[in-house]
Amino acid sequence: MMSTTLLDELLTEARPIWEAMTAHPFLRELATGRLPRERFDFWVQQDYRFVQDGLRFLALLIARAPDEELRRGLLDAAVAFRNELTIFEDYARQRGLQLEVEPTPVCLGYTSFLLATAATGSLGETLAVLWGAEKAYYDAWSTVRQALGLAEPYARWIENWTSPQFAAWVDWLGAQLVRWSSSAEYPALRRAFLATARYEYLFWDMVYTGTTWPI
Ligand code: MP5
Repeated sequence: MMSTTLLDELLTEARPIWEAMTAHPFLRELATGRLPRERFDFWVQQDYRFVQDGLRFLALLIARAPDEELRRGLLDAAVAFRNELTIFEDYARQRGLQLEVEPTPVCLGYTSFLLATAATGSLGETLAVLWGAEKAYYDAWSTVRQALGLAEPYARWIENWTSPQFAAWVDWLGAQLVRWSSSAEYPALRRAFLATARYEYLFWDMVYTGTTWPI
């Protein structure tokens, strides 16, 4: 049985921001059918940019993965990310929504942080960031699913991030983080994970408030 101590420690330390994130008004209003559709559309536009850069992040991580097990698992995830882009594109087509938008400061900050970690951080830090981002979406969308089930117009998104396959991928990623990090690295992992949790909160807040460049 794998040791989950590291994962528990990371989640425990990040609990205040994690709870604020999963209880964010954007998610609460989404889960109760009160979220204005323009707010959701803004999230679609910004998260599309996020997933596009997520693919570049994964490619960097695959290139430096030390063994076949890690490379193959990440490669499967890259295919899933690519298919996810289709959900955004189908939705945007139906709504006549432009997807070629400029990333907001928070979106750009978060994706720059991801890419910088994959390029210059340790393998453990990079896995901590990826596990954090995926676990955050699993937990956030699970709160929506508890309230709404698979309700339209959000069913494909809810299903995407709460399916048993997605849960298994998040668990697998956590196991890889444990496997590829040493206790000497834990302070750095905690910093990387906490920054990820903070960016996750900020991302919901940014799409909820529509915060973009001042000029
Ligand atoms: C994810 C996401 C999950 N789509 N957006 C943010 C802001 N955080 C995490 O990543 P993926 O690649 O969609 O599973």
